[in-house]
Amino acid sequence: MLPGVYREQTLPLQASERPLKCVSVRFFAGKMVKMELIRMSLLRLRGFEIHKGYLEPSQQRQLIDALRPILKAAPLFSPEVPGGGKMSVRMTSAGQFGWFSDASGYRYAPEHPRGSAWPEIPGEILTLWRDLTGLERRPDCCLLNYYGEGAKMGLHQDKDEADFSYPVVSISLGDDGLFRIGGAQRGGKTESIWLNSGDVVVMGGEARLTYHGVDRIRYKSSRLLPKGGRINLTLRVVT
Ligand SMILES: O=C(O)CCC(=O)C(=O)O
Repeated sequence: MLPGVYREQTLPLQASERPLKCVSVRFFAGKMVKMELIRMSLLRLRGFEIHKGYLEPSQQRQLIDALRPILKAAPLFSPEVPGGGKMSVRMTSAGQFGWFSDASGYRYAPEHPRGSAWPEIPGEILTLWRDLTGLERRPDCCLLNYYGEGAKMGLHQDKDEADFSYPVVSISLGDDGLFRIGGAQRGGKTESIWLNSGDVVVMGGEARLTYHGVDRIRYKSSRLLPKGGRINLTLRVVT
């Protein structure tokens, strides 16, 4: 298929029952995106819309440039988890609210732990949200997760927001991440897909409360970030 051609593909939902076949479809889709044989393709997996290769390399670089001032004004921190210990993913946010966690629980906070307001969400990120969701309502949080070597994120639901009728849009930049998708309840079969730099996932509708997480990254698989690692942005309507 020629570069620039938009191709929609629906994957069988019960891929875990036929692991080899489906893993290979996704593996080759990922490879073809990397080789730029398919620039974009839309996969549907358990209700998640996975836009492979949505952002071109130049757009990915622009986004990284737009994130630099955010990281300067609101540096990454390692949230504490309620049971004790710290998350391996470091994070910060832009927008009216930022996601935060400490011994008293998970929540959105109006300020960075240093006490300053979160920086604004860059215009190019708001444009992506509008293009992907068609919504006029803007997200009030752009959570930025940074996965360094060995970082991961356990299976969880995004449920600290007030209204689950709004989707969560997730943008992957930098190293590949192995994204795992479960069901509406904890436990049961899961399916995984490698997310590459420039991929965008829309988690909405029936799948809004689907469990998901990141098992591992392929450290230094991408050259987008000079020191390696993976950035994931999630755009959320909070209130
Ligand atoms: O890093 C990812 O791809 C997913 C991030 C995520 O699940 C979250 O921020 O809630």
